Amino acid sequence: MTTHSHEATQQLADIRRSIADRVLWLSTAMVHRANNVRPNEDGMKVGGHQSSCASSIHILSSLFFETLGADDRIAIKPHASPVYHSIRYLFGDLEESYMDQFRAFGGLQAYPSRTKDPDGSDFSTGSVGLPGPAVAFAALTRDYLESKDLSTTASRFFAHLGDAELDEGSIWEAVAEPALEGISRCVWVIDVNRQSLDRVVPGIRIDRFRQMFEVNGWTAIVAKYGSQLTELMSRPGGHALRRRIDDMPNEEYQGLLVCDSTEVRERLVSGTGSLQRDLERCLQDVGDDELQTRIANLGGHDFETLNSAYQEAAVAPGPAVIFAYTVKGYGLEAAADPRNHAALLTNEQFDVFANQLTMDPEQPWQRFDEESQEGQYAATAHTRVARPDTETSRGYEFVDTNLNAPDVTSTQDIFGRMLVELDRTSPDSAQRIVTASADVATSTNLSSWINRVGLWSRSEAEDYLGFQERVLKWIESPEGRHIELGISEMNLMVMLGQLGLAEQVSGQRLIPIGTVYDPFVARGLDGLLHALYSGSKFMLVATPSGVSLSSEGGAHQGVITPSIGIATPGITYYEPAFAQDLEWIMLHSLNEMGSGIGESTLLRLSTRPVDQSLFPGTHTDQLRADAIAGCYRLRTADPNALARINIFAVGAVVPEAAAAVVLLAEEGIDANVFVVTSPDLLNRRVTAAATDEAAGTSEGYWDPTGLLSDHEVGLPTISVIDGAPSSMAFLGSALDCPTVNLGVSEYGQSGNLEDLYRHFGIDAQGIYHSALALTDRLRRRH
Ligand SMILES: Cc1ncc(C[n+]2csc(CCOP(=O)(O)OP(=O)(O)O)c2C)c(N)n1
Ligand SMILES: [Mg+2]
Repeated sequence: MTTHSHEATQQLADIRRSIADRVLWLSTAMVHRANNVRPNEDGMKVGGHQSSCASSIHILSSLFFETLGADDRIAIKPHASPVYHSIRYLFGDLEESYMDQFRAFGGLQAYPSRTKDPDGSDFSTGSVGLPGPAVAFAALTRDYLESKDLSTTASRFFAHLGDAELDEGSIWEAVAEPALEGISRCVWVIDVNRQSLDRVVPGIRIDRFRQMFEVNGWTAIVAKYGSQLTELMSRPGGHALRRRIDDMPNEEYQGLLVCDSTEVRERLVSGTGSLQRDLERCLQDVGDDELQTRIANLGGHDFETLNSAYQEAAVAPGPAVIFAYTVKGYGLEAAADPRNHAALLTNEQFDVFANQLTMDPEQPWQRFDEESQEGQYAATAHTRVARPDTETSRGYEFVDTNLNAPDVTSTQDIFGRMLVELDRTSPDSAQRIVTASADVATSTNLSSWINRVGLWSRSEAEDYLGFQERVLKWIESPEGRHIELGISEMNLMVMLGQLGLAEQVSGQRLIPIGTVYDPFVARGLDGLLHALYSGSKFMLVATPSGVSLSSEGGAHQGVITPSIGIATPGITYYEPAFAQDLEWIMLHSLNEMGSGIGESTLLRLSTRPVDQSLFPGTHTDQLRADAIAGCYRLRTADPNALARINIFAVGAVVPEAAAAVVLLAEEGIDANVFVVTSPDLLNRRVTAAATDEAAGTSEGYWDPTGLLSDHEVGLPTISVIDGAPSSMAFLGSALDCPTVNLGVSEYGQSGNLEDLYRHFGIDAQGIYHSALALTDRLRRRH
C-alpha cells in the first residue's frame, strides 16, 4: 500500500469512527434526555431502547452514509428509531427541537412512523415480524408496476430487522411465499445481537435460519467477524479460533463479552481438546483487554465487512439476507448484558459516556462543522439520499355502472359481476385495479374477473392445461391484474398494504382489492392493522360471511368481523344487503381510492340469495347518499298503529326483518325498518352526535342517526346482524330506548339457513318475539 492510499484509508476509518460515535451519542442522548432531563409530568416511564440502538449504529450508518441512494427504500428496526432520527438530524433533515421530543406528544414517535414522524420513514414499524415481509411485498409491487411499463421512483428495498424477529411466523410465511419468488433488489439486514427482549437467544440458530432462506431462493450472506477479529483468525492457529467461536452457543459467546477480561482466554481455551494448542498459539501475543475487544469485533460493527456484504447482495439474482453480527448495547455500560433490552444509562453513566466521546451533556445536539471532513462526508451522503419532489398521481375515476342484477342474488355474486362491469365501463381506471387472494379467488367469486384480466406473473407462463375447456382460465403473464398467493392471509394483508402504498413508495397509484373468507380476517389481523396504521388504502372483501354460509359450518362462519370493522381505525366497514347498495358503495370506495382520498374499505359480503324486489323502487340521489353514509329507511310504520318499533337490519338478514313486519302486523304492531349498510358509519354518526351535543351545537329533538322523525324517537328498537350482536349494541343507548340486539354469539355449525337463523334467533320469528317482549316491557313500565 502506498503512503498516500494508507493515509486515505486511515482518514476514511477516522471519519467512519467519528460518524458512528456521533450517531451512537445522539441516539443514546435522545433516549436519555427524554427519560432523565425532559420534565416528566405524569411520573410514567418514558422508555426507549439504548442497547437496541447501539447494536444498529454501524449497520444504519454504513447504509445511510455509504450505500443508499435517493431511490432506495428502507424499513428500520422499530427499537432503533433514535438511530434513524439521529442520522436524519446529521443530514439536516430534522430540526434540533425534535431531538428533545422523542416519545413526546407531537414529537418523534417511539417507533418509525411513515405518517407521524416529521422526517417520515419509508415504512412504519413496531410490530416485529411484519416490516421484512412489508419490504418484500413493496419490492413485488415495484416489480408489478415495472412489468406494466410504468415508471417507478423506487429501486432497491432494504429491511433492517432484529434477529428475534425471525421467531415470527409471518417472516417465514413471506420467505416461503410463491408469489415472492424471483423478487429482486430486496435485501434484509438482520441485526444479529443474539438477544431478544428477555434473554440471550438460545443455541446457534442462525445457521438453521440461513438454510431456510437459501432453500427458498434467497442469497444468504454472513457478516460475522470484523476486520480485527478476522486478522486474529488469520494468525498461526487462527483456524482453531474461528472454529471455536463458530461452534459456540450464543450464551457462551455472550459470556465472553460480559466477563472480566482476564477470564476470556481461559474460557476460550479450556476444555477444547485438540484445538487447545492452536488456540493458545493464536492468542499468545494478545493482551487480555485487547483479546476481549477483538472478540467483540463483529461484522455488524465494521463498515468494510458490511459494505462488502451489501455489494454481494447487490449482485444476488433474487432477494438476499445479510446476517450482520452485532453486540447489543455496543459501546455502552450494559453491552451484551442479557437484561439490557430496556435498560437506560443512569445520569452518572451518561456523564462517563459523554466523557468517553468528548461530548457535552448540556449541549448534546452537536452536528458536524460543515467544513470538517465529517461534515463534508455527511453532505455528500445527504445529496445521494435526497429525494426529488414527486407529483401526485392524476385521479382515476369510475363512471356509474348499470348492472343488470338478477332478481334474486347475493352480494358476493354482485361483487364478482361489478369488477367485470367496471373493467367494461371504466377501462382506463380499471387498469389500476389489482386484485389479490390467498388461494380463494374462485370461492370469493373472482373467476369472471380473472378470466377477463388474467393472472399476474413476471413472465409468460406455459399453459400446460390449455388443451381442456375450463370454466376458469388460469393464464399467467405480466399483463395480468390478479395476484394469487399461497394460503397465507397474513401475506395477503401485508401485500394489500404495500399495493395500497404503491404511489407513496414507488410513485404509481394502484387500486388494490383483496378477498378473504370472513373468519380468516382474524388470521391476518396484525398485517391488516399494520397496513392501515401505515396509511395504506385498499379494499378488503370478507366473503362469504356469517352463519348465512349455512352448511359450510362453524369453522368457516365468521362472527367477530363486524366488531373488528367498527373498532379498527382507517377502514370503513360496509355490509350491504342489496345489489344496488353494493354497486353504489363500490363505486364510492373505488373513486376515493382512485383519487387518493378517504380510507380503506372492508366489505363484508354474503352468499345468501336475497330477493331484490325488497329494495326501494325509486333510486333517488338521497337514497344513494344514505346507502353510502351507512343507513337508509326501507319502510315507515303507520303512526296510528297500536304499537310501533324500529328495526335496524344489517346485510343478509334484511329479508328476515321484512318478514317479521308481516308477522307483527297480525299483533297490531308496525315497524320502521332501516337497512344498515355500515354499522361502522352509523356508530361514527351517533358518536359524532354525542360530541356535538356535548359541545352544545346540536339542536331540536335527539336523533343521533338523523333518520327518525320526532314521534319515532324512543320507540323500542331491535337490531339484527349475522355477526356478534354487541357490534350493534351502541344503538340502544344512543337512541335512549328499550333495545334488543340480535346476532350470533356462539361459533356456528352446519345446517340449512332456516335451521341456523332459527337456532341463533336472527330469523323473522326471533325478531317477532323480541318485538313482542319489548312492547310488553314498555307497557309494563307505563
Ligand atoms: C409482534 C410483537 N411482539 C412483541 C413485541 C415486543 N418486543 C419488542 S422488542 C422485542 C424483542 C426484539 O428482539 P430483536 O428483534 O432481536 O431486537 P433487538 O435485539 O435488536 O432489540 C419484543 C419481543 C413487539 N414489538 N412486536
Ligand atoms: Mg436481537
